[in-house]
Amino acid sequence: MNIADSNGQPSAEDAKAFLDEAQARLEKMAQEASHASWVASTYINLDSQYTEALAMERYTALAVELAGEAAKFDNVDLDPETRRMLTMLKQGLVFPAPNDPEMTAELAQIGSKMQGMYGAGKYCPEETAGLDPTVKKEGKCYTLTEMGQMMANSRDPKLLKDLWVGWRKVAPPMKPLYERQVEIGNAGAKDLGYDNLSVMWRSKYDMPADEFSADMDNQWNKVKPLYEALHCHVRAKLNEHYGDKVAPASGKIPAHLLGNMWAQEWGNVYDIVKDDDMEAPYDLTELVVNSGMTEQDMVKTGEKFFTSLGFKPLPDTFWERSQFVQPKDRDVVCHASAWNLDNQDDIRIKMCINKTGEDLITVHHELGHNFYQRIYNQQPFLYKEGANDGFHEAVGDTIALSITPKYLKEIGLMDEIPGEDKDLGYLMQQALDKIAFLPFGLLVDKWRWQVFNGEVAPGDYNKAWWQLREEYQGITPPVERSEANFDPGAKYHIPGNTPYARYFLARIQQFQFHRALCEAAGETGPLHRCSIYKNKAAGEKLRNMLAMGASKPWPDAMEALTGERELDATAIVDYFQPLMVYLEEQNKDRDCGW
Ligand code: X8Z
Ligand code: ZN
Repeated sequence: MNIADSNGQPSAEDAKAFLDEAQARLEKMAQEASHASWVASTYINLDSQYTEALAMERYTALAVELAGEAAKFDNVDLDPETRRMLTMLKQGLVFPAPNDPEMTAELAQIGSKMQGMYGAGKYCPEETAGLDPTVKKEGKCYTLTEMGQMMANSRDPKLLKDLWVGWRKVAPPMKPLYERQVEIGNAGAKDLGYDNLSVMWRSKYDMPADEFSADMDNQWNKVKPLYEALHCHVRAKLNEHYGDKVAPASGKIPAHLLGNMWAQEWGNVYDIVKDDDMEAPYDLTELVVNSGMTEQDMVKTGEKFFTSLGFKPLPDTFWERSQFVQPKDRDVVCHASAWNLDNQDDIRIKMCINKTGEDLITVHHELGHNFYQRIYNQQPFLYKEGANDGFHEAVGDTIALSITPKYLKEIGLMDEIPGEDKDLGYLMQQALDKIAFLPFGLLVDKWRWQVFNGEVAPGDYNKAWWQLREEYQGITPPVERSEANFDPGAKYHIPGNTPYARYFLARIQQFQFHRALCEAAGETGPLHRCSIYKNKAAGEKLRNMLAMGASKPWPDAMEALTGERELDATAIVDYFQPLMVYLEEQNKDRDCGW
C-alpha cells in the first residue's frame, strides 16, 4: 500500500486505510495462531508445540511489522479515534520481538516450550516417607490438579510441605528460557519505543505507565488494613490448630498451610479459621456434590446465570469444542482459560473441572470472558478486547458475587435462606478468597516489572520473589530457598506469559461493578446479600458496558456502568465492613503484623 501523498507525508486517510488493512491481516493470522495454540494446550507434544510456535512466530512478526509501519503516522495530525487505534496496534503484543526473524522464532519457541513444561509438569515423589499412605501409590506421579486438591483438603503439614516443594521442581529448568525470553522481549519493547517491557506493560491503561503503578499502590494501601486484620486472625487460628512448631503465633505464615499451592486464596482453610459458633451458611462444594451435577452441568448452571440477564445462550459449538474434564490419556494445560478462536462465535473454555465450589466459581469466571468476547465481536479487531484487561477478569467474578444463599435457593441447590446470623461466616469465606488474594495479585507483576527493567538480575530472581512474598503477603517458604530454585516459574502466569496486574484490578473493580448492578436492580440490602440473578435492568447495564469492548478509554466504560471514572476501593471495603468489625474485635489483644 502506498501511504504517502505527493509531498511524501502520509495523510489521515492513509492512516485509516492502513488500519483497515492491518486489522484484516491481524485478524486472519490471529485465527491461525489460536487454532494452533488450542491444539498445543489440549494435546501437549513436540508436534503441537512446533506448530504453535510457528504460528506465533508469524503472528509476532506481522504485529511487529505493522507496529513499525504505524510509526510513520507519528507526526500526522489525526483524530483521537485513529490515534488510539494506532497506539493499540503498537501495544498489541504481550512479548514483542525485535525486528529480527531469528529472535522472533526463538521467542515463539521459548513461549511454547515453557507453556508445555508447565502443562505437562508432574511431581513424582522418590520416597513415600513424606506422603500420606492413603494418597501415595507406589510409582505414581501427581498432576497439579491432583496436588491442588490435596493442598486444599489435607491438614497433614508433612504432606503439604512435600507437595509444596515437589511441585516447585517443575520450574528450575525454565529459568534459562525465561531469562532469554526477557532479553528478547525487552529488545522488542525498545524497538517499539518503550524503555523496556515494564514500561510497555504498564502503558496499556489509558494513562502514563508510572501513574498506573502508583494507582495500584494507592489502591493496595486502602485495602491493606483489611488484609492485615485477616492475616492476623488466620495466623492465630492456624497456630491454634497446628501448634507453635508448625504455625508460629507471630511473624510470617508458612506458605504451605493456606490451602492453596501459591497461598493466593485461602478459602480452603475456612474450617480452621472459623469460630465454633461461626457456622458457614453452606458449603458450596457439598451443594455441588450432593446435587449430583456433572462438570457440564456446572457450566450449564453458569450459562443460565448469564442468560437470565439477557445474554444470548452459548452456541452449540461451545459445547462441542470446549474441554471441561482432564483427559486421562495425554498432557494438557489444565490452568483454566477462555478462548475465542475466530473472534466471532467460536468461543470455548478449557478447564480440568473438579466438582468443588471453587471450580463452580471459576466456571463463572471463565464464562465471563466468553460472554464478553462474544458481545463485543462486532467491534473492529483492535477493539475486541476488554476496556482494560482487569475488566475482562472482573466480569465473571462480578457474576459470581451474586452466588448468594438467596440465589442458591432459587436454583434449587439450597432449601432455606439462612438467617442474618450466618452472614459473618459467609463474609469470612468470601474474604479468605477475595481479600487474601490482593497482595499476591499485586506482587506477581511487581516482580516482573523489576525483572524487565533490570532492577532484579537473573542471579536474584528467587530472592526478589520471596522478598515481595514476605513483604506483601507476610508468608514464608516452608523450607529454605535459593537461586537454584525458580519459584515464580511454578505459577502458571510466568511461563504462560499472562500479565497479572489485571487480577488485582479485577478484585477492586468487581465490587464496584457489583455495587452498581445491585443498585440498578433496586436491591437495597447489604451488598453481600444481593444477587442480580434474572434482573434484566442490571443485565442491560452490564451488557451495554461490555459491548463497548476497548472502543473507548476504560474510564468511559467504568462510567457507563457505575457512574464512576476511577478505581474505587470503597466498594470492597464497604462489602467487608461487618467482617472488619469482627476481625478488629478478635485481634484486639493480638500483636498483628509481621
Ligand atoms: O488465572 C486465572 C483464571 C484464568 S484467567 C483461572 N486466575 C488467576 C489465577 O488463577 O492465578 C483467576 C484468579 C487469579
Ligand atoms: Zn480470567
